Amino acid sequence: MNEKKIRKEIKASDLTTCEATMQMLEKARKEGIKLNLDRAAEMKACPIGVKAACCKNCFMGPCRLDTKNPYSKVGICGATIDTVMARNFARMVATGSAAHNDHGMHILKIFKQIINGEIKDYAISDNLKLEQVAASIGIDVQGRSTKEIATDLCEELEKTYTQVEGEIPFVKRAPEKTVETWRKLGIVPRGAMREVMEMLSRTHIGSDQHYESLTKQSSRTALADGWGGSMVATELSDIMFGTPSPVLADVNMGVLKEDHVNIIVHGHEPSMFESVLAAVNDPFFIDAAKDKGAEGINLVGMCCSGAEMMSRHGIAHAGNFSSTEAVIVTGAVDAMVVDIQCIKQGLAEVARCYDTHLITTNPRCHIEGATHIEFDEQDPKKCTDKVLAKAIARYSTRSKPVEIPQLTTTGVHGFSHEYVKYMLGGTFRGGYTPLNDNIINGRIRGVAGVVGCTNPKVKQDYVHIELVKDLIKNDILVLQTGCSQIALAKAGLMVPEAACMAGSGLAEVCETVGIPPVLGLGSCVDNTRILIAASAMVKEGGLGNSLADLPVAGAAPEWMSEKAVAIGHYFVASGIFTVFGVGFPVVDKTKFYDLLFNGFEKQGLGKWGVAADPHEIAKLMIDHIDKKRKQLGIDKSRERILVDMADRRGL
Ligand code: XCC
Ligand code: SF4
Repeated sequence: MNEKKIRKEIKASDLTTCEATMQMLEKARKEGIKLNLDRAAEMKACPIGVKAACCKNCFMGPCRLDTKNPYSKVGICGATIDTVMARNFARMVATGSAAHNDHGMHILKIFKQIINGEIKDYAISDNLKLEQVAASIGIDVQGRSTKEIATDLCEELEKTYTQVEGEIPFVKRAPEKTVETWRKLGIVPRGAMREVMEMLSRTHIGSDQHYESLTKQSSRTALADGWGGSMVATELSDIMFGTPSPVLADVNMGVLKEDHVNIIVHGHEPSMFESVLAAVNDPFFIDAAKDKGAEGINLVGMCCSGAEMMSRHGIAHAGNFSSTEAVIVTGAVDAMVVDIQCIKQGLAEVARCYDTHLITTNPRCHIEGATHIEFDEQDPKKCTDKVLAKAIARYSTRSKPVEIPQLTTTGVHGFSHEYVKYMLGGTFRGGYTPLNDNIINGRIRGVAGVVGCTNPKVKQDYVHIELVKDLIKNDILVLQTGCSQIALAKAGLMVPEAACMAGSGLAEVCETVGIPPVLGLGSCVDNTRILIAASAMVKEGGLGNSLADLPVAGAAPEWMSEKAVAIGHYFVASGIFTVFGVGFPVVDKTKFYDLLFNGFEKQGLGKWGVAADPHEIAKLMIDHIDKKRKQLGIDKSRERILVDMADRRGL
């Protein structure tokens, strides 16, 4: 009974600030189709689970502890609230780290198969980056062939995953003092497989039952993501498919074209997307589409691989995580091709209702009701030919009316670390000196990473957008990835003209260099670009000796995935204050809570923060940045500026 009532009561505009998604949500409601945003509104989260206070690690339970009175009760085995929460946290970190490492391992395999000739459709396309990455971990590059360097790099990076003892290779890229802290704490990752396995082993009933010890392993497992699997994924993807540099791209559902065959690729790994891109440019398929009366084939991305392809090639992007079902409601999507991660099972039902082909392509991700056409990098056409044929056929038999929200925003994307370095210093003196100088002289107050998912528990895009506006207004340069980047792109902040919304110091720097105050770096694995950029800032000098010294903070204001927890925790373990919006699966006034939100910082790492309101998140980040400025002796007394009504109208 409640269903109808809820749908009537909750206005679409309360669930999302994305007008295109709003329009499609209303259309879906009229047509009797339920989307994720409505399902979320109807789901009442378990009040114990939301605080991570229940345990189902053995079948004596599940045991539900008391969130109001956390020390009043223990599990049947005697596990305390701290053990239960630390184990739940650990398993989220392990899963998130596993997802990124699995992705990175696949990228490494492609790299290896290019070197040994088993893959012919891709090649090493950025030799300069190959040499830079190899040299950064001590591989000799002088006078050696591409193949020799690549072979050594491949062998070395394999350790990221399979090494049993020792330190993963990319640890060498972190500032010395940061690594020293890790060594002292015993949290330098050995190899991702080992760390994830040990993490899961420790959380088995009757194993590690000290929240501090469990969380230490969580740190090691998270670092094996950030400085391991994710970083390998980003660096090798750049070497194979190109290092991003600024490119104009259109974002939002208006990128769909009614008179074209529309294909959306949604997921996380770039390889399948690259091959679909090659296929849509194949004259054979363009002619085939025209034969069926279409003007051409229109390829767009969604979520993270979309963000990655947008950064590398300027491919249009249709929207972030909360919009993937809504976009199908346009009726204009002839095929949605997916690989792994963040692919809602709900897509299958929506696709069925609108006669869209939902095509899974990855052996690690099948969905009941979808068509599975497996993608193999050694023979990409075997998959892409079928995908294209299906999409073109669907165009010619479109039976439902098409309604595309006419909303598109153009922005600049593709700010890799390499480009930022070049842009700041110019060809001859590429480097971070100008950034550090401007931070030291106070024009730029600090740098923030605003990243991560959208979560229908909060109004889509709203927290991202309000937070970023607050930050730039306070002279904080914002770096973005993932679904957060798409939120701000839709809001129009990824253009140099957005400098008018920034504080005067940041605006001056942006105008001089010709950049937006909000820089899009790509997908979630590309958060490692932030680690590398931050390390470059430390190495440049003047801002302390470790990552923890920097006037830098991070946020995932609308997070939802376990990957987000792994990312958040590798930033914390790397020394960065990281704030999550929405809420945090932890009971306050517990020892585990204190460890996350205070304890780590005392150990020389970063720390966690949590706040739901965007202005509150901004305040936490700005206060932290000011604290770091003070510790560095570069503070000037300055007030936090609030975005007032006049400013809002001005925007
Ligand atoms: Fe997924 Fe990566 Fe989160 Fe977006 S930001 S909802 S993890 S697609 Ni990565
Ligand atoms: Fe309960 Fe302990 Fe079993 Fe968890 S491990 S379900 S707390 S008995």
